[in-house]
Amino acid sequence: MKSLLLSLVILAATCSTTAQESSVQETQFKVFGNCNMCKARIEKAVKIDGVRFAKWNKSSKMLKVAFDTTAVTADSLRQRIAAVGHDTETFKAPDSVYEGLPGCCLYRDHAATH
Ligand SMILES: [Cu+2]
Repeated sequence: MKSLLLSLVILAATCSTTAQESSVQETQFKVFGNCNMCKARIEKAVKIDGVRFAKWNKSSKMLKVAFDTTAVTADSLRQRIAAVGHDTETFKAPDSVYEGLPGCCLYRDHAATH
């Protein structure tokens, strides 16, 4: 009886681990930015519960993320990034936040206006 209970516990633990693994999604999307300060800001914005991995590539502007789809959506991550001043292809950062970024981080039409 005790061993039956134990195997049920093990079975339950195995099942929940499997479910957790299959809910992790890996994706990448474009985030506009320039420098290592941008990188730190972008990665910090998405380091929340449910996000397993986040790395932004300065030259390709691609953010690679792995997250638990039961807790997080790709859109919610894009919204968080926009909220700290970085445009994505779906969400634009508010001008007031963008204008408060350090000069080296201003990625919108920077070359054209300066
Ligand atoms: Cu920057």
